[in-house]
Amino acid sequence: MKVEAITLRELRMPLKYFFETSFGRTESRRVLLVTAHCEGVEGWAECVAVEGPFFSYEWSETAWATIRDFLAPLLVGTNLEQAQDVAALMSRVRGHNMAKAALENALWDAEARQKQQPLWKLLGGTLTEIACGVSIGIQDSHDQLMEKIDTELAAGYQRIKVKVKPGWDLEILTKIRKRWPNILLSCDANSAYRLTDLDHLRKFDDFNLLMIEQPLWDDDIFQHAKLQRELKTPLCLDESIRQRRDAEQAIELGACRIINIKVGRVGGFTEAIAVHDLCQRQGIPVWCGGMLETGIGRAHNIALSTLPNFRLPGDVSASKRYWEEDIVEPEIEVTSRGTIQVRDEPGSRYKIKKDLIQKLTVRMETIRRRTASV
Ligand code: OSB
Ligand code: MG
Repeated sequence: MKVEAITLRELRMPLKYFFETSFGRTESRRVLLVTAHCEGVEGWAECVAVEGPFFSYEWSETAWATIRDFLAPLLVGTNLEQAQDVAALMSRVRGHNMAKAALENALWDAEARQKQQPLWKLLGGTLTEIACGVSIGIQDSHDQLMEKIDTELAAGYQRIKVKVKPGWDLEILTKIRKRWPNILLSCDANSAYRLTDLDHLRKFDDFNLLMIEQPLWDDDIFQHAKLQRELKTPLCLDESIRQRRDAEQAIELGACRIINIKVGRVGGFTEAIAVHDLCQRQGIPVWCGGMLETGIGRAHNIALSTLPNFRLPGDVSASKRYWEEDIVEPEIEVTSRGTIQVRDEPGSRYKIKKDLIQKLTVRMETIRRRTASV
């Protein structure tokens, strides 16, 4: 598989509803798409870096510049046996996992298209129906949140995750549990608490939560291990797990009992599979996280979620929760059982809506092999 060129595109796409976490509110996405051109086959992927360096240090501009100036030039002109081999070529660049993942995943996509195989099978997936949950952001009022939960439960989603932060936590969890005593419920703090909040965090044990996601520092494992020893509720790590080694450390230290895998955060499918396999061996369930993706990133999350240790509902939900019109066809839909079915017949892949993408594109650049200068 020869990598002839890489195209970068930035799209502006307003979200249907704002999405607010402890680190801020997003109303509109800057979507970064990567296309790998490989001998007549195009592979597509989405870079999940967001609009500012708040979830992680990576954001739209660092991803664009890192891909354009460093990562894509390492790849164009190379001849790869398989997409899996690409991580080694990019390892000279430290960090920038989301940028790397976009390139690697575009090549997995190209490889699947070239082999005319569903991507999920190429990844080693076995599940044909995946369980879906929703992540619901901080709202302007408690009533608004209750209404959103009501809507998502009616749609069939199997798990509700609410974003929490100091001042938007115990009171709303109390209200939710009062109205829905038995639903699968979890919360995600996106690093909004400190170990000095221990007495406060202990109160989360009253709500029979499936998990508390990333309560402490975004780069921490050690302090989470201390916290986990003090709580009954399982902790789940998101931000802290950037590679398989982090998962190994977290599991061995007892920093969490569940891991959220985001393929962008760990640098691509190869590392995501490595985290998955390690967790499976260690008896740690995983689930697939989301980053407000369009259908392109979403389709990749779905493919990853077919691996057997994705045993808990992921933040993988329908296109229509985010977009007036998604950039893939058919849009991603969720059954009334709160699942997404993956199909296996040839031609069952989502089609890319190139005309719509063209309309939404605000910048585009193609990186080709540099010709020797004179
Ligand atoms: O922490 O999981 C997170 C979105 C942006 C950044 C971080 C997170 C999220 C979500 C959204 O929770 C999940 C989704 O619906 O895509
Ligand atoms: Mg999270």
